Amino acid sequence: MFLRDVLEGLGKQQKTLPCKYLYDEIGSRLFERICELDDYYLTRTEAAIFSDNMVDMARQIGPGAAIVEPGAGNCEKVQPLLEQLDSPRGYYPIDISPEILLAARARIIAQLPDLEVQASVGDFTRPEVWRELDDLAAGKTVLFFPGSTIGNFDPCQAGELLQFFATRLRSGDAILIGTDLVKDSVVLERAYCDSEHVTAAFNKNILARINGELDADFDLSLFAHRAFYHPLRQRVEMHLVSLKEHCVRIAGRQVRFAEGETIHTENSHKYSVTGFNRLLDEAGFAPIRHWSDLQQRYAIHYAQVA
Ligand code: AVI
Repeated sequence: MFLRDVLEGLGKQQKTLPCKYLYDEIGSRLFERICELDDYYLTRTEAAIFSDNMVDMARQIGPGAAIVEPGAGNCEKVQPLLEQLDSPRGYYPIDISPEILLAARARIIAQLPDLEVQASVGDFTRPEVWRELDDLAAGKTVLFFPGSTIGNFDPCQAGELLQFFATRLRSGDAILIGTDLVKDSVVLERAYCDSEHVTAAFNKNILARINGELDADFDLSLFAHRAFYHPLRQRVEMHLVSLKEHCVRIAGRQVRFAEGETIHTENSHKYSVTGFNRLLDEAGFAPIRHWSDLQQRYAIHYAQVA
């Protein structure tokens, strides 16, 4: 629950807010703008890797596969893959937002009328959402998980999520998953502290959301966006820094901020190819291959359930 999570996070020594709350309607729109920024190389690099290697990827997946996409959103990234695959058995997007998912389903059906498309509304980390997909049994299933979404889980939770995915699949099924690679901290920090300040607005919007939904009085001008690369933890951390000592009221309670104190709002973990292969392996997926860009900024991994 939003209020409980907010009070719990802001009651910790290092104040935190769960990053899933960054994505209300305004946050989701700001994130779409981030994806188009010159500084945010992830989205366009991933798109280029897909388009340069789509034939190869479809060949690797083989004929008659069912594609399941957890957290599918508007289902835009999967379409070129569905078009390239040899006789795909069906497409099964899962997303928490029914409006976006059902609109996307209608679009895909219009463009690929011979494909079976069955949308499931719900949180893809919950086993009950996957029950509807149990009768996919006959033939190969491939999970499509692009966007470096896995990077927003800490490595331990990421391993658990991959393991959860692996237990939903059968031997020979596979995952096609995008990860941002470890790289120069200047490039990374520019991506999360962009010159157009869209990421700053995205980060601060979580406070506006708390004000709007939880009867709080955050003054957004008293917080600054900060994002930095932590080389030991191999992650970009996003924080909101309190610019002076002050108190905020949230649903009748007072939360005190010291000058310079931060709220940690997001981690975005970066992996080496070897590091991510290890995570896949420990979760029950045998890494088969990966595709990357020339600058080695981003990788799309293909791994099979052993
Ligand atoms: C959604 N996710 C993969 C983004 C990332 O790069 O970690 C979220 C984001 N946060 C700030 N900019 C983008």
